Amino acid sequence: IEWKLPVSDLEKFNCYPEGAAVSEERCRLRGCLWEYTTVPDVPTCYYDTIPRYAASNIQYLPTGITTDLAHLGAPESARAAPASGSLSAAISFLQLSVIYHTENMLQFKIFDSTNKRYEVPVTLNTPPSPVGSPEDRLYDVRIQNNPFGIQIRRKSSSTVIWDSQLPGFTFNDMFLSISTRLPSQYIYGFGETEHTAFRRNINWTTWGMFARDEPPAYKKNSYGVHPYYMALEEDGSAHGVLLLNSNAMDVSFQPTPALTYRTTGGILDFYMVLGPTPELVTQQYTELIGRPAMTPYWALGFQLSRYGYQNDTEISQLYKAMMAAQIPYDVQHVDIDYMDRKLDFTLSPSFQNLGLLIEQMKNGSMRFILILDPAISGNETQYRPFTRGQDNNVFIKWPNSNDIVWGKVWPELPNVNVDTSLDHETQVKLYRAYVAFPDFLRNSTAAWWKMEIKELYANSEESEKSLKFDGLWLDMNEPSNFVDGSVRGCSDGILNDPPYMPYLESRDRGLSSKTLCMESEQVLPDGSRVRHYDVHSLYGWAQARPTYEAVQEVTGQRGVIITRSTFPSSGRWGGHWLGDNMAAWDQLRKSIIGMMEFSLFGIPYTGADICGFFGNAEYEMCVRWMQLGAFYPFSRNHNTIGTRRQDPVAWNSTFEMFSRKVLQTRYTLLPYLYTLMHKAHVEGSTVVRPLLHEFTNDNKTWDIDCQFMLGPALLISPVLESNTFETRAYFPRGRWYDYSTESGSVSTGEWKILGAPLDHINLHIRGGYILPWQEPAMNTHAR
Ligand code: MIG
Repeated sequence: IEWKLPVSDLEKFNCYPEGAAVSEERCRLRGCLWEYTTVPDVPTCYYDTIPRYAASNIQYLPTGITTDLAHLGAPESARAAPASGSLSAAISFLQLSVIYHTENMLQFKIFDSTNKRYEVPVTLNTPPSPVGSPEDRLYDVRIQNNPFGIQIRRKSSSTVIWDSQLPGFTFNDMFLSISTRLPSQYIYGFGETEHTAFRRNINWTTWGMFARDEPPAYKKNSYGVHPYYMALEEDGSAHGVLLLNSNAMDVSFQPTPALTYRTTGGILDFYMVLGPTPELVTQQYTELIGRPAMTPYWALGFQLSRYGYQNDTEISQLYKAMMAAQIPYDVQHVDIDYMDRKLDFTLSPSFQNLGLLIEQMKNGSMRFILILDPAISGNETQYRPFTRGQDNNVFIKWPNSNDIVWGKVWPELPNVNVDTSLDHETQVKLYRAYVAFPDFLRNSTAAWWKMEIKELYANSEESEKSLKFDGLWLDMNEPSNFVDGSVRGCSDGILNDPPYMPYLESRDRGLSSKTLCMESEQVLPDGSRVRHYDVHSLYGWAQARPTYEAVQEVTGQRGVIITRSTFPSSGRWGGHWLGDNMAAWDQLRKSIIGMMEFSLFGIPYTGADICGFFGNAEYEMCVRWMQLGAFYPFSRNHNTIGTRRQDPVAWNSTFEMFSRKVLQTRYTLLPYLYTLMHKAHVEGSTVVRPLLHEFTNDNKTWDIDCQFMLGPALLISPVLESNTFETRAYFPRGRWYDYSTESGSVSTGEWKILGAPLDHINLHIRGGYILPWQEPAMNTHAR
């Protein structure tokens, strides 16, 4: 008889993450332990501590470590019925390679030592060979053999910041899992998901990551994928960890504190940066993934947009009304309404004068951003973007086939009379064309896409159809598809419904839900073929670069793009709006959290749709949101079709006055904001800056997400609730000057109640800083 000590709940690592189907029998068949518990969320089926891989041949080299790992076979209890509970086949021989790239950055990579597996084709900036001296390295690494684990320590404090000597390490073909202890409960990041706080809740929570056209909502995987977190250690030192993996995955926290990654393919390729300050962590992370693009000055001006402008006249009237009301404004967006039947690179009859309007407004120093969707209609005889795309072989095809994977998105069939009162499903069935999805991973696609954008800018046949945009807005690039998989469904059962289905919105619907079939084939620049299964979450990432380059090439200017689906390093080419939010009060705070997270992800040009996308905005909420949104780096009021107008000139003269006032403050501070954007571009520092980045020693700041800073010196304390004319704001130790009264006061690290009448947002300047500023004007061009 073998006597075992009871395993504490905190040390239980879930062996049956599929959840629903777990039973004692199934759990034991998988070789795991079963213990009923009444504590919510504690796994009843958990891994035993018997190692599944053994490490051997551990070589400690001056610049890293190499180790072989061999699978020890299925646990004895599972051997009887090996197939029943397994999550695809185990890879027998693995290799671990640890590389000490720099003094503050290392990589540890676990891969199949015999067969090459899919690896993420995103190039990171690691030095060609390791640099820095061993003494100056902030970390040291030890390999544990029994069971296998990696332990990483911060040398200065001896804090263990990574310790994967934990049960459950798995490296199967379609299920890879690794757990690590965490040095604290202060973890930030992992996206793109809506979070209710900036700090992650680690009390048995799971977050899925897989690009999806899903309006941000608690626990739902949304547009982009960022398998990256920043952790604060107990003493306030910070580090960041990236798992460079693009397969559908999830991460689970438990209050041990510990973290478990589960991914459905690829390899385990981790990068860690050691700061030691949060701001340095972001700088080091963006050095690795690439620094964010430099925005042009005008892109920091206020912007207007909506889905559902009837025609170009409506935009022209809006412009005139904004001018008449003297409200600062730089950029006008045009949504899919401008397209003929929602086909990219076409012009709707209702927008025949758009080219002219753009020209006129640009004479008034305005700028234009046009939307583009990736999917290209194939139901046309004379549609050159499609025919040229075919000629250049740019579309995603079925594996080993020349047939396009047809989907449906916005583009409409010719000669249909769209009845918008019908439900979405029926409209998709009756009106939507077959669309092809450009494979932006191919070089030929990038060249074709640039050519089409050039035609849009300067139409070679009908110059009046030329649209002289200044920037582009990329939507639907998850990629979003209105039919699941394709118009004829999918054929590969395993890929679309893998043995382990992560905690995703599509968990019960298959990975192809709202997107392409996972077996669809894509082609990398080197000609190698990859499955959409592996590169799905890179679709928007791959589209961003050629689009940004095209904007620069056709306009001859710095330009800007915003893109919906992002992946680590997307910030090099684009900014990101936070997607389809609601016209509701709780969304104001969530926008702060979302921006702070994109700061960590190296995408500083962010903001939410001011006054909300879905639903009708309400007056007071929209006033408060205009005040908050005036401090978004990407400051745009945008809403959906069929909702009431919510732009500054849609309400009354008081609303106009409120908007004018706060936007004048924004425009006064634009030189400061522009400086911050430049610093982000050259140094990788954050623009929307959590308080904890500046006041790390004060752990009260570690949970603050109702206030934020722009750079090191401007503190924004907005009102986030209705019928509230005071705000409770935290002031870290130091001197703070009220922006409106210029009076200074010293804080010892205190919460204060500030007056916040409806025309006022509280702004404070930090003592000891000088802010470049200017007299405000109607736009960034005007003096
Ligand atoms: O299926 O282009 O997030 O900003 O207005 C909706 C129409 C498509 C979603 C974007 C939103 C945009 C809208 N788009």
